[in-house]
Amino acid sequence: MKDPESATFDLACKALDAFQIEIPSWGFANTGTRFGKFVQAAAASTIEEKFADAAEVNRLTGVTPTLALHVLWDLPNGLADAPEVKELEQRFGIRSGSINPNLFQDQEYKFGSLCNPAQAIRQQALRHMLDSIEIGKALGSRDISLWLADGSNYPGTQSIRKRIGWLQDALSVCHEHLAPDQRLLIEYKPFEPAFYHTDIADWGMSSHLARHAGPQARVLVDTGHHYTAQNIEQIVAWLLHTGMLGGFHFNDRRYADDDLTLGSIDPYQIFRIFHEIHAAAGDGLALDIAYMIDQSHNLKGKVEAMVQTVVTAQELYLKAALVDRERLAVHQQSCDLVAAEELFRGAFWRDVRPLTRAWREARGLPADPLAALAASGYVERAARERGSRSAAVSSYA
Ligand code: RM4
Ligand code: MN
Ligand code: MN
Repeated sequence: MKDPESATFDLACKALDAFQIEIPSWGFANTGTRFGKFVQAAAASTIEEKFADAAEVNRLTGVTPTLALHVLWDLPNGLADAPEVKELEQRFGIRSGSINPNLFQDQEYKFGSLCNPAQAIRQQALRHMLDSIEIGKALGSRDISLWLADGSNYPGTQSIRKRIGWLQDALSVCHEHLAPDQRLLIEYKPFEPAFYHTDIADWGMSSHLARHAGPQARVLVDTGHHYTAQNIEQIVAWLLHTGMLGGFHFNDRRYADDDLTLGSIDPYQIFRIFHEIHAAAGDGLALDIAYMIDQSHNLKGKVEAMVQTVVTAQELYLKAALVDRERLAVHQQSCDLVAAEELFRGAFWRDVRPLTRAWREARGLPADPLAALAASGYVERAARERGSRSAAVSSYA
């Protein structure tokens, strides 16, 4: 018989070994708000520097082998840039992750991209989607993550239903071009940049569009893309139940799409989401979920914020993995509310840091990734090497 401590450690190892998370190239760049940017000397401004930063995060945490790319910011020449990216993959030991088309920065997209009333502009947007799919094929990256900024600002100024039709048509064409192992992930967001209606405003719309597009399309849940009171774990449970959950963009927020670091405002929310996932896995549901971070680090140091986020994600994932689900099911069945809640909350309050630390040591990783980052001098070196250039400010405001 194993003692309970080592049984818990075995469980923890199983959970942590199975958990990887993708980091975004734009999280290393100088981003900001629409009011301005506070430029950091160590911020990455080239794709090479983003790969270097990603490799450092992976060296410290061991669980971030892929880097999400934003086509316009990272492959400005489209497919022609793929060989350079492949070379960087080799050099830094980091693979390209999800490909994020950019349908929100060109001037043509003032009134929409895939939903623009002008056919020529819809075509241009579709071409960009198809180029992004080809980039994914060239780089061997599986997921195309579509966030559509389309919408309108004033009632009556656009036909909401016509735009649904255009969107359905475009996504069907995209789906036809996917390789058999590629997926189309469809993100939703209730508002911003459009303030009256957003063409893909919630998970129901994403689900519908994904189903309509074809079997390789799924919903992408960005935790920042919900109204404040919304029960995100319930949405996740529904997407799990219906087989439509493709992945997450993790971040935290106090108000809207604040893109703050994961778990900084409401770690219990992320715990509850992970609980739904562990419960579904425990019930034998087939899951294929891409965990991705989508954050912009405006004030925190970029690499530091990313490492902190990865570590937080692991801790919350592990807390939820350690919920005694058998016992919880008994309490749920007998409607023993306080016992169920105490068990659930107890798992959330459990300090799993000794377990994550022991797991890291067992895997030959730094026991404390943030301390190891500080000790490495990586950020200071990057600031010295990168800071002298006139800071090219890429990415979005
Ligand atoms: C959007 C959305 C997208 C992300 C951009 C930068 O709000 O979350 O996923 O790529 O921001
Ligand atoms: Mn997102
Ligand atoms: Mn967002």
